[in-house]
Amino acid sequence: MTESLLEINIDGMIGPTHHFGGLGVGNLASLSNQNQVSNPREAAIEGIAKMELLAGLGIDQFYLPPLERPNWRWLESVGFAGEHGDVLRRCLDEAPSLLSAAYSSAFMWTANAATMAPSCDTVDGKLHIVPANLCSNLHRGQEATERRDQLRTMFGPIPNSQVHEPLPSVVSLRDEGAANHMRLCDLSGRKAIHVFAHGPGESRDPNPVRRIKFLSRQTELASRRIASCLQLRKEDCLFVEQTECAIDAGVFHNDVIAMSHGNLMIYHEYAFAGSENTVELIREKFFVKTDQSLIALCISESELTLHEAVRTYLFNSQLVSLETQKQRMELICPSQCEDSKPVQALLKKWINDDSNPIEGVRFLSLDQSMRNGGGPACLRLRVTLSREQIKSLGTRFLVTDARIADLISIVKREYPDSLCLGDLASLEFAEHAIKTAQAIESIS
Ligand code: SUG
Repeated sequence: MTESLLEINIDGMIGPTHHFGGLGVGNLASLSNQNQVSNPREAAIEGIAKMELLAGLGIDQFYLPPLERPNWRWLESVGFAGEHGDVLRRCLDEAPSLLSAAYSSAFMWTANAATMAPSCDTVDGKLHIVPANLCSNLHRGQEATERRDQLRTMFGPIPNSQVHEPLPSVVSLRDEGAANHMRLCDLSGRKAIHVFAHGPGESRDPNPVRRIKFLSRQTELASRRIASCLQLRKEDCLFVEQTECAIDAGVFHNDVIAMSHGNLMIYHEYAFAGSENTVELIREKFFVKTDQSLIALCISESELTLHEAVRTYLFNSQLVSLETQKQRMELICPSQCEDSKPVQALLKKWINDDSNPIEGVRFLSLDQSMRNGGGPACLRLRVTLSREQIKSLGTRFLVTDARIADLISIVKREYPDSLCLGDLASLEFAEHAIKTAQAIESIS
């Protein structure tokens, strides 16, 4: 019998410079919290608690250490060179958004780190990972090569794996990684189709005339090139368009309006252009590939408005299989879902309905991340691996009790409990933040 595959979680450790820069394109929470005082310590403790919960549920939970911020090299590349104290002061004065970007902790949302395809899905039998270029956002493009290096270190020990270069950072190839990708698979995890979601219009016309409120963050061209780098078979892929009304309502990634795990997909009626026809194509492809039926639950606007979906981040909940029986699932929801009547009604309906695998719901407070538009699913990158491949990863990035204790101790000792834009001009804070990131990097 062939071994089943498992989904590991890689969460991004929240950095000591977490703040509200207001920089997320089309991200209503980020835009509306701009310049509020953040609490990096609380943010990191919430992120660690999430990893601890998932590890406790029997998920193979890994983490990536924070990237070093401020990013001096990036500041230099945008014309702020010289003595560091002077650089910070000038940058705050002349271009505060660049200062905020140089200090960004947005690497914490690892769902945007990369798109991956497990060995069993690819033509050459290799595990492929393509880091995202994230070039839609001022503050996130810098993550692409840093992330590539981190992922190469992490996945290097897996034989027959390849971490590619990100796609070129140009507007026509803008890409946001797994947040716009769903791998739907049968119960063994081995037979899968890949659904890539992209912004409206650009397949037909590279210069679409659309009176946009917000720029979409993924192009069809980018998604198609990623599928090709991943060595996926054309017949296993589907490229679906996001709706303009959803993007304009604050759905800046597909994972704000649809979620999936294994053979289950839950989506809002405004998630995909051509709604039911598009989902019919997904169902058909899934059936042809797996000989099983996809469980696809459509949530109508009358059950949950787009506005409430974006406010509560229900679709950014994390669907996880329970340790012993993969077909039984739990949903990890942001606590904002708890006080929403329409969301509560949906959760109750799903749990009571035996035709879907959801058996339980948990609520998690991720307030600091949520205020920047990042829910439970944003904070993790899923990678499907065999037991053997998981073993090859070793323990360097594994979340264990000892590591959690080390992380909490550094966070409590070194992370500030309040941070605002003006604080970022302090050289003392900058140097301390870099030392703190290095201390986390060197936890062994
Ligand atoms: O890219 N927020 C992130 C949130 C990413 C959420 N990820 C997923 N949906 N998978 C973003 O917009 C805000 C940072 C700031 O404003 O300081 C930010 O980058």
